[in-house]
Amino acid sequence: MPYNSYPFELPPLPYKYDALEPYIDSETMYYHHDKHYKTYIDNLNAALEPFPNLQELTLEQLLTWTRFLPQDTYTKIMQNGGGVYNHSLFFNGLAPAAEEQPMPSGALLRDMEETFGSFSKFKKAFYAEALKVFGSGWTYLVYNRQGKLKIVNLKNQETPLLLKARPVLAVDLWEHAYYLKYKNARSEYLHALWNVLTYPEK
Ligand code: MN3
Repeated sequence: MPYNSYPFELPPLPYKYDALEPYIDSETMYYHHDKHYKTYIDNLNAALEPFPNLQELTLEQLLTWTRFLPQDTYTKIMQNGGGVYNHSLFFNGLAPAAEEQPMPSGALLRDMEETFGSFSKFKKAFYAEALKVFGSGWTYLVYNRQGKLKIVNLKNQETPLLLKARPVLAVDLWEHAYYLKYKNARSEYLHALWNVLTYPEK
């Protein structure tokens, strides 16, 4: 994923706001991308503004190399930079629904079968983990440090970089990702997501 550096800019949504209908509605996509995602970008830029020496760093470097900073600056960078990182993966991981649900292929599919038994068992395991997220957070499928597929839940805007893991799938479980259409029914949002979630090459 191409990360730029300060000042970060809101990338355009790679499809139309209504492209994920009826699974994710255009109003949700508009507020999620143009308002929520943009706020993380604006707040990250504001946090970096007083620190010229941090402005050269990529987002990934900021999220892994900035522990020497004063606590409040560190927190702002991790929360807002994490929001930028997670949302970039989320929006880029979705695509307009086709007639058939997207399927993983190649090495990723083989790894899913080895780790979870089958693609369908992977989906069940991912769904079960996503329902466990309490409050705001994310469910990710990652390759962990040992190169094994793992489903992980992250709080707020934590990122898989903290686990030194390589992201494969990112699912936003903050209520702003689904509340306008699904209200409290996170499970319905999760079922709908399989129609628009895409699988990268390993
Ligand atoms: Mn979000």
